[in-house]
Amino acid sequence: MEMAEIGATAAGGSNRQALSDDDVAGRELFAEWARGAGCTVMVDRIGNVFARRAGRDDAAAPVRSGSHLDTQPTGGRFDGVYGVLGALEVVETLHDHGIETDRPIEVVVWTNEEGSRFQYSMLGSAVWSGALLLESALQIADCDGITVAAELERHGLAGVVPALHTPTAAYVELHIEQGPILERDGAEIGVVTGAQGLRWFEITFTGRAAHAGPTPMDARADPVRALAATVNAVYDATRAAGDWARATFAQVHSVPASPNTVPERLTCTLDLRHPDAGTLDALEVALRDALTAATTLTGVTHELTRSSGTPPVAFDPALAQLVRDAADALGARHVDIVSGAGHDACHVAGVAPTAMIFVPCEGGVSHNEAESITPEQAERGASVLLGTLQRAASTHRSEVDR
Ligand code: HGY
Ligand code: MN
Ligand code: MN
Repeated sequence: MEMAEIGATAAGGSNRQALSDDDVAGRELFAEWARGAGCTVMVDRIGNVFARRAGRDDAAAPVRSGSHLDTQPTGGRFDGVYGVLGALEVVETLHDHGIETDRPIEVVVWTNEEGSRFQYSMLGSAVWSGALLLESALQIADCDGITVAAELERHGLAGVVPALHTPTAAYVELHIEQGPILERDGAEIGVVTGAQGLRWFEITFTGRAAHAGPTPMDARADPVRALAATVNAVYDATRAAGDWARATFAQVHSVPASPNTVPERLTCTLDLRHPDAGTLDALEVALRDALTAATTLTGVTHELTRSSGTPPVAFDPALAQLVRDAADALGARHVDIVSGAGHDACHVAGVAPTAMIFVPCEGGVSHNEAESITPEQAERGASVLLGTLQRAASTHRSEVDR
């Protein structure tokens, strides 16, 4: 709740967009708490924060756990934050009780997970895992033309440590489900076995500006009509692809945005998702076909660019079993689940054994200021994380050092 006071919105949510003053204030509060729990804090070249608690065998590959502190513009108080503060709570609990672990434990705050300001989601973990070049990430600009590099410099956050993965015994991310499944099934803990793939596109329709009055409807090259045709065709293809398929059009901008001028140009974003790569490919083909048909129908040309995304990912089965063991030790009712949302864990899974732990959130609502969990759910998830990290931080259990 103290973290939620930073960037609080009037409707009770959070607006701490990546590398904004509020995001940086949240990072500073986190670092202060982490130091208070005996951690040393390091920042890498893309601004990822690592709060490290030493282990008995401090040269051993660490166990890492974390998430993100940046939020959607009208985000909730738990998306990302819960995973960072849950991991911090684990470190504080070990510290308070003088419990040592074989391996070091590092709490991670990834830069720009949401991708709403700088439109490349899970940016910090993408660079760290090698999925995106640092130079490419640094030059991404927001809608005002301010780059990631400029913001890191402005905040003194451009750390000197290379933003590249180092041996990691295990990475476990605690997160709210952000969907309705756990609550519907009466489960207390989600053992996340993987995440669906996602692809982000930017579409530009170019028509012809014209007077809204004298110009007959069939004499127009109207980009809004091209968008409408495309949206309906993509929604139909998504419905036909089954109930796991997702298509989200957002950020629709027209130029000029004048009520009595047919727009000349229109841009919009599209977020496509599915757990199966082949189906994602088929949805992308349906998108391209829809755009071609819209151009034929309206005379409006189109340009499609892919901006970011992650393939469907399977998490580490042995680590998922540690999550089940930790949940069973607490008598928590758990089910296996595939994540509908993307997470930094999706990138980390490419370079380290990775698993996630979900707790239900009220009504499955997220990316919404009304996002909510109960203190009992928050505590239960953090306790399962504690049990999982203690198991993963015992060197006799994993062979990553061999
Ligand atoms: O887009 C996502 O799934 C994540 O919430 N950034
Ligand atoms: Mn998140
Ligand atoms: Mn999110």
